Amino acid sequence: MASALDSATEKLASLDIGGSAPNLQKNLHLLSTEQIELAKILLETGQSHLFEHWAEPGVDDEEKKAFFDQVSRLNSSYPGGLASYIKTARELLAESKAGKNPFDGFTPSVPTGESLNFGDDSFISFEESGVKEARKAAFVLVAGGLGERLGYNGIKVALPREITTGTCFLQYYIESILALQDASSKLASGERQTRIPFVIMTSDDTHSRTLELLESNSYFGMEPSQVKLLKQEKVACLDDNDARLAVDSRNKYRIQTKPHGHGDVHSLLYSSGLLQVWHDAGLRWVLFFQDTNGLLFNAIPAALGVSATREYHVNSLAVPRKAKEAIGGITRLTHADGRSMVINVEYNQLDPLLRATGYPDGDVNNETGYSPFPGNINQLILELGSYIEELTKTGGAIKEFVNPKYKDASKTSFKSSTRLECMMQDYPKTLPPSARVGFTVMEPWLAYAPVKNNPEGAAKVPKGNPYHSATSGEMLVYRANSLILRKAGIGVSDPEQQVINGQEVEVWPRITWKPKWAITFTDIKSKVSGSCSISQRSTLVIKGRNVFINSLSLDGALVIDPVDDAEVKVEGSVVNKGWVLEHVDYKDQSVPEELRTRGFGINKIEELEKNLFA
Ligand code: UGB
Repeated sequence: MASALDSATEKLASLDIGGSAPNLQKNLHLLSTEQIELAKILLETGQSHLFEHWAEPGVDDEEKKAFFDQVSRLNSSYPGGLASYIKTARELLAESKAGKNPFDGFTPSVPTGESLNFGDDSFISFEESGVKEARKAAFVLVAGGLGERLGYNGIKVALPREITTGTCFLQYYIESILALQDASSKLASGERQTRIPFVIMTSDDTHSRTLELLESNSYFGMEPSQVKLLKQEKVACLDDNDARLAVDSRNKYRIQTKPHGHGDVHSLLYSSGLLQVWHDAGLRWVLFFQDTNGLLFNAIPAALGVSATREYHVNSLAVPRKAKEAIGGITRLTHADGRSMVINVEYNQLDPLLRATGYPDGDVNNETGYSPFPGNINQLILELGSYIEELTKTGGAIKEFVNPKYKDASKTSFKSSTRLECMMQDYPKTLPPSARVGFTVMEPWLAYAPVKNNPEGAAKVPKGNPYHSATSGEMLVYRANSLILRKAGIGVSDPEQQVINGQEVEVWPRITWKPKWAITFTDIKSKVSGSCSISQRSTLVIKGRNVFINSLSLDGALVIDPVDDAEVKVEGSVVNKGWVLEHVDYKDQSVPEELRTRGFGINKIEELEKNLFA
């Protein structure tokens, strides 16, 4: 032990630390062999400034050890360690300073993909094959982000998807996975009940609150052993173009850190060993999704069906995108040297790239009213075998980028520290040309209703573009459910136009159902019959699995919540005072935050409860 320490100390001596880090030299005897190795990495990568403020031995010694605990975490959580992080940072910062365009040499063009129309024969048949495949899938939710644009104090997955039932996003996701699990297991009769694995990527900002949400709600009905939380670590901040690590202004024995981005999910999955476990268990697909899309599972079965039918290694879900909408554009990039790939170009890069490559107007809508580049909604379906093969080569490292805000045109100093970032949708960037990379376009009303902007942010969205707010997120759930039931033959009244939290929205009847009632359009059609109507002011909540709606006329509120999934037939006329939507003031601090952010609450005046039908 002593000799290992001696040799580590010798190595440090050979770095001339007496000259470059005298304060470290004085404290060397406090450090373990491992800590001295880490110190060596820091000195070799030009980080001696980190020790400039170190006190004499005997002062702050615990803090010095804590400093190395942090360095050890930063080193082990990054593929290739800190030395690799700093090397990449120097390269990317030099490219950024030189104004190098990351798409240099590439020409963008509009790619072709699978385009689906809800409810038609091909949609139904993709849904059917998707449900079959679901028992061979694992789901991964990236939920490490704070949602700074939304400014919500809690974690985003705890926000209600809609307040009619108060179901939060995490509950909706879990119940949807469970519904798919049941439907898929039934199709594979004879085999034992499938348990679809569910991974949630958290961060220090979200981990404990996510765990608490799960535990205090009995995992929303999922077996706790099905759920695995993987926590991403933050990365070190950079102070200048030499990639000198930033000292935390609140504690001189800490390095400042910031989130690395959702791209971390790949290295975490790889290092967790889960991918191999899934592969050995016969799984074929990994589905990635984000924290607040209340329409996501309308699209999942059909999209998975597309992956299976087209044998895609990568399938990104997309929706028609309004020009300048804050979602990435799926683009074919062709290089002068012949390389070509279909990849997400992030929303802040698409317009400049188009302008630089022969589209003088940049990112604009065409005659369809949408940008020709489909919008990436960051729902990715990866084929597990090829995914493991690729990660075995890369270790899960994803191409990173850096986005420093320079003080002036000399680009020598930053307004504030920066860091490397990575995005999960950049995974295909390292794939060989033989990889089958495709995408599936769904109608936006069906598949995409994220909650990202607070009311002020939503007000700044260009007119006609989606608000991506809590208000629009909830209204789009009712709209989609109304349109789906219309397609299934129910006479759902037209919406009312309202301005809520400064946003012009359509208010449809508040229709919502548990995923176990129906997870595909075929399920819905099998549970609806006769001549039915639902008025605009109505609320319909379906909680049971075996609820059949037959010749129902609804003008008020109806909640169908059968005991033990008993079979219930709902028919006849229901009229009552109903549940009324009441606007609340966004700025009124006496109103709970969940309601203020969406700008309304629900006054439950009168409803008919299910047991009258049971
Ligand atoms: N997230 C993490 O888990 N860890 C992190 O470090 C950061 C985020 P945002 P943004 O919805 O359509 C993405 O902040 O900027 C999670 C795509 O890049 O909501 O809106 C976080 O919790 C863009 O191409 O992402 O952009 C959340 O679940 C477009 O597809 C998710 O990552 C856009 O989403 C996304 O984080 C979209």
